[in-house]
Amino acid sequence: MPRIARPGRAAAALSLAFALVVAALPASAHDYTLGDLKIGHPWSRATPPSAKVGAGYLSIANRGGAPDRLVSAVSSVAGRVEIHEMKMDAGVMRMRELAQGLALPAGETVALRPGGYHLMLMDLRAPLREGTPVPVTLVFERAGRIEVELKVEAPTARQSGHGDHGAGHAAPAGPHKHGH
Ligand SMILES: [Cu+2]
Repeated sequence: MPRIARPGRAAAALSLAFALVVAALPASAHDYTLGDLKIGHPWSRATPPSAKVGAGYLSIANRGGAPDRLVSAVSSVAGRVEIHEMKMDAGVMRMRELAQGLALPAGETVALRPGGYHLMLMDLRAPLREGTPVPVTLVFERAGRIEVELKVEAPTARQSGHGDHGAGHAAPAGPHKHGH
């Protein structure tokens, strides 16, 4: 006897398929655990051929009882890596280096994402290419160090706000200023 999918079942199958697709998205994410820290989905965006800077985003959950701190980062693809904060200041988006690193309060998750905290890969040795992972070593005050891979997504991936980042660095006279 042939199976006939009733409309209800087809719709259910479709929504199930959709749910699976949606559920599959975070599956492309990757996590790392270092002591009490859980590092979630490090990623970046592909850069134009002439770009000298790139960004790195990730989340850091401190599941321990003591505060920690992201003190520095290094990458073989960049001359140096800085920890930056971006925020609106009197209507202008400004970026500054966090010289003391990024505080990770006990029991909290800190997100590095477009428009906020981020890693700044300076003096890129080669453009970041979509699909080519970028190794970055993160150094924490308490937890020690760990190498993670930034998954490089399309230049337009997720939220904007960081799209003119390279331009801001290339043209410091622009509205996107560093507060060093
Ligand atoms: Cu920056």
